[in-house]
Amino acid sequence: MALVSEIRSTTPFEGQKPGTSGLRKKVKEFMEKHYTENFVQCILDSLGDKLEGSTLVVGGDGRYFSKQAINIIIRIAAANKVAKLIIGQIGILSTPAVSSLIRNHKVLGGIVLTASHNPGGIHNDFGIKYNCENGGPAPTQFTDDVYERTKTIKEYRICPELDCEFHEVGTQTFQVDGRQFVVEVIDSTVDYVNLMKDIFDFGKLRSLIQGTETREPFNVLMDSMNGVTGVYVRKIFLEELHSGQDSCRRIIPLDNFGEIHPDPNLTYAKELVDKVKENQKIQLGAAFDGDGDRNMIIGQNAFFVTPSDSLAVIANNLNCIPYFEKNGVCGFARSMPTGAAVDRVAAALNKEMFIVPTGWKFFGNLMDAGRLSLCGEESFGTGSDHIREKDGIWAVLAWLSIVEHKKMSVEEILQEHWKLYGRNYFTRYDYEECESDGANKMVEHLEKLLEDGSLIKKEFVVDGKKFVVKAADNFSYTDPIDKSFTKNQGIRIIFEDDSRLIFRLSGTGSSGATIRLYADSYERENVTGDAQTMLKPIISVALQVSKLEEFTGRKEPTVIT
Ligand code: VG1
Ligand code: CO
Repeated sequence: MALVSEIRSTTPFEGQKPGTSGLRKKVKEFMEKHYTENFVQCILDSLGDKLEGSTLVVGGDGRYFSKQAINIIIRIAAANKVAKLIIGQIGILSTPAVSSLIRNHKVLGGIVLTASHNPGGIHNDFGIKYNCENGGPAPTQFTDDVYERTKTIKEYRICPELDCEFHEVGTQTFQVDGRQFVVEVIDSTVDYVNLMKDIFDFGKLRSLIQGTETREPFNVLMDSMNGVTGVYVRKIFLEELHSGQDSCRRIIPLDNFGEIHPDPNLTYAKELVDKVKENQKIQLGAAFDGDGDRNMIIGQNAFFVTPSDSLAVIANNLNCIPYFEKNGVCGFARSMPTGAAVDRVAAALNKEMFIVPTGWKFFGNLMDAGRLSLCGEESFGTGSDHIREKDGIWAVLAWLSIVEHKKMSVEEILQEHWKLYGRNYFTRYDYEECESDGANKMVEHLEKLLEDGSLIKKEFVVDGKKFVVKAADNFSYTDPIDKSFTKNQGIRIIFEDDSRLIFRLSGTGSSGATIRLYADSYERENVTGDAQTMLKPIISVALQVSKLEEFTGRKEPTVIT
């Protein structure tokens, strides 16, 4: 059937500004007439001349409103002269899978439908993010351009009669305005699983998990938190590594994540923590977020590995992973608030070390330029240059490769690491959904302290521990590759012993303001302490300096990691 597209009038919506990783709003907002259409049209307009005849990947974590959004994208893409869409079956693709598909199929980019770790369902969040040709989240210049367009949009193009199923794998061809428009629905897992098989030695991982004549089986527990990783965990752990039904939980993606917060940390993944504590046979537990780019690793008895330490340990053991043996290792990177443990590994191995603002988009250029192999964020993100997103399952396979190679437990690996390098104690306090007004006032107050210079040399004494401020700034970054400049990325207070405090406002929430407070403090010898106890004094300094309680009325954080 020959289909025709039409032009529809619309008016701008306020606040369609992409944050740290795409546009995230309540589902109800996305459901408003023209809301999603406007944003999608603006993304396509920002692609300019490259759009006509292009191919885009589309998929996401399957949260509520995904299917409606995909239908809108199909109709708008067809009307805007896109030649082909590659869509994950039932709309399902993890964020790392989208990244690998864009790269593998060498297409223009992809549209990812997710609000990541934010809760889903009709009363919660939805999100749309654009990823570029390299498979990574669009840089700020691009998302700023999209935002500018959303402020003035007057019309969008759509092919309203185009009905396209995406439940079954297969290719469908349509005639739209006299042109061919193709939708290829693909298996959500094949490309990604093949990529993992290229990177890791699945034979070795299988014998680790199943055991050998000389080695007991290694027991794992994967918790997909009802998010998208379930379909990948099923393929990789159940079908490839034969880890057994008991080794996986919550692996059916639900559009409301079973009403949990699909965020792999000690608070929201408490069920996993409890299960691992209950069953002392489990030697490694892992949880993932809604869209599969985050990971939390715990060892036996729920021994917690901070993401900052996880990054450092992987950096120090890349020889256990065939991909790096084959491709070699260039630099390492972390986001600024991430604990500095990996810096020490970089120094010891004589690798370049980069410190970038929060958000995975800042790693892409360095990887494309061949200067960065491995990077991570304290927010449970770890990944390498195999794709341009963080990758939860990759991180677990990396850990299993290390465990297999070193024949040590997760905890032993950490103890050994700290003995060698010392330990960066790290914690993050999140104050979720504060009143924006109070949060902004707190930031203004801190900025004033930076401006008048009164912090420098200032002394704080808490429980006999003395802190003297060495430096304080609002972090800014010039990309070493394209020289783009990004400012106001978090207020840093650095003390004379190099311990650090950081304050920043989240850019992924959908309502109110979330304040993040990060603390990092290094000990060369005293490495076996409890992080929360060790960091109590510096946190107390943070609360004094920022007057956080006074500005927000919050006595306690919502989440402590
Ligand atoms: C948070 C994390 C950041 C991460 C981002 C996207 O951003 O702090 O490190 O890159 O989420 O992760 P913010 O601005 O809320 O601090 V994901 O898994 O939510 O796409
Ligand atoms: Co995510």
